[in-house]
Amino acid sequence: MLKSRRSLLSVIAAGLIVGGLALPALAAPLTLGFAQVGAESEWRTANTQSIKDSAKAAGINLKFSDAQQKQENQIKAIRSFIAQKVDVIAFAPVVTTGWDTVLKEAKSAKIPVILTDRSIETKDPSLYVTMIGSDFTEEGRKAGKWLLDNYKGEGDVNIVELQGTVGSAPAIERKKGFEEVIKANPRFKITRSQTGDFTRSKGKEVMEAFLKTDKKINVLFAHNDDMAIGAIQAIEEAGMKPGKDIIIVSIDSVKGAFEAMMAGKLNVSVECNPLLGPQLMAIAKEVKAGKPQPKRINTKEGIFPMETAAKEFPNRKY
Ligand code: GZL
Repeated sequence: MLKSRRSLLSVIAAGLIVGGLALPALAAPLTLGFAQVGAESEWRTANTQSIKDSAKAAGINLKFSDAQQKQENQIKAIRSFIAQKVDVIAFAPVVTTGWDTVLKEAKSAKIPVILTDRSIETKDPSLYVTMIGSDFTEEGRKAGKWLLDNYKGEGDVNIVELQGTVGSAPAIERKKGFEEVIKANPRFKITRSQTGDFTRSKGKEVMEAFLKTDKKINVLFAHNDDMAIGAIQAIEEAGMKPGKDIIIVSIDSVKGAFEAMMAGKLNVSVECNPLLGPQLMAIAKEVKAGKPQPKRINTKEGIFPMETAAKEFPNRKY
């Protein structure tokens, strides 16, 4: 029985080939090389998970690298993806400059590049197809507007600022947006500003230094929740009440921020959506198929003050 079935199939296949209707070869899955920044924050962990889960769901063969927040490691990873002849390269540039050389190598190898999360400065925008991510300047504006609208104290408002990674798009643009808004009210002044590199440990260390030297701190503006959470520990160890003695404004809206808000220790977190995986996979397939893309694809985001945290927390996906 089996023998006759197999011979029947081979006759059909032969007929199709002779008839010029060769059986279509099953298309090989798209291979995507992704060079991630690192694992510095809750936001990054959620972003990585979204990319890995979405690649699996999309049937995309993912080659993933973690650069431990070092640009040279991301450049090495991109070169390795070029050598492996992946179909598409995507990465979240840890800083905005220094990418032209390696992206020219990808262009010469005819491998399209997609930026996610963070943008770059380049003289040649043809070096990447599109950038999928948040409007960080708008996130900084939302943080500044919440502060002007909700700060209850009288007199001068001394603000200390924990900046993100030096030279990164979120650090540059969140600062710019925040300052653009608070300059409308001269009472609000940034008295100290230093990088905490988006990590809890560095955020705590820098806040300890601020507390030692600054006699009067009214507000902390942290470029991400992880640094805010580190700073909350420093404020409590200094015998003060975070969220009351010092008003804290942060960005990302990760689970840790909701927990701090529900404990009354963080006043507001501006959302920055890390769940870029599904969009990235869909766009990688379109790019491979040669479908044109807009240069910039912005993600939609909100803002969560402390009062809304308990109600919103069960809906959070990261
Ligand atoms: C923002 C992202 C930032 C987050 C940080 O899109 O690049 O990097 O705000 C993360 O938590 O470390």
